[in-house]
Amino acid sequence: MSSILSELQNGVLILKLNRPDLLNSFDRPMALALQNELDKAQNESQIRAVLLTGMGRAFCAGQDLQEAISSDGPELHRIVKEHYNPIIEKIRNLKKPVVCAVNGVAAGAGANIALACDVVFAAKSSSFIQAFSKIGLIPDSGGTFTLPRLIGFQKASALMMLGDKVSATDAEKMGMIYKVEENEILMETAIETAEKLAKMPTKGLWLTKLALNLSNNNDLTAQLELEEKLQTEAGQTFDYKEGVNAFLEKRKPNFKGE
Ligand code: T3D
Repeated sequence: MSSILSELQNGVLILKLNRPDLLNSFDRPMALALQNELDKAQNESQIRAVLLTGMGRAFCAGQDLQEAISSDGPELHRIVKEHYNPIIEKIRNLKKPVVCAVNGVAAGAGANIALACDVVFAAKSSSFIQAFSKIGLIPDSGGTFTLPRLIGFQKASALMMLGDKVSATDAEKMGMIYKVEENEILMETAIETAEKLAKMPTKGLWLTKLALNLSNNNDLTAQLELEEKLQTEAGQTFDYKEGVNAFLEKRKPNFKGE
């Protein structure tokens, strides 16, 4: 059985982390398999959105610590460079929206992979743990970049040092995630949202994601110039014309992501 389950449904590539006995912790094959799936999502035009979730009771417990200490496993610098860095880059540079359904605990790299996604739902019973400090490591998978931008420097600093378990409800309150959902409706809501995004003008959504990505390093003037450039590009898409025409003709638009 593959460590990533993959299924295309109504334009959405549904990816499920599948090592439930080890709380979906990442070993090298699972990290590389997830990278392959993200490449597939980038390259195949019928895939218009991605949904990431976990099998079993956890979303992901981060790095498989057995693999990390095993003498024949990859060294720590390779784990970061070849496993987690590419996963985060591929999520942030994927030209399609990525929805995450956090179905249980998200710890270490598992938490930061979830937080790199574009729209994050979490089950009420789930939680987020910056577990790295408890084993003498620093937060990776973009955590030191993403978390302070989501919740502010002080809260990020404290959570990273203390390794507190943050409930999904608190995560929503502090702006770490988009929404908390009752456990029973998490998947339904996440699939509905991913399918809705897949039918939207996904080229425009990508340009929005790009503008957000680049806003991290720009001042206001540079960001205004970027918006001008990306808006011009959005205005040249099929979907822009279709959206305006559909509005004027009082009909439902049929977007193609082009
Ligand atoms: O080299 C490097 O490490 C660099 C990479 C760094 C990236 C990282 O992600 S570092 C952070 C690694 N993750 C952790 O430190 C989290 C470790 N796990 C936990 O703290 C707890 O398991 C949880 C808080 C996530 C959940 O607790 P609980 O009580 O619900 O479950 P449990 O009983 O601890 O775990 C269930 C099983 O999963 C258990 O196995 P067993 O006893 O049933 O055979 C446990 O050992 C296994 N498991 C959980 N997390 C991991 C794991 N096995 C390997 N690696 C794990 N990360």
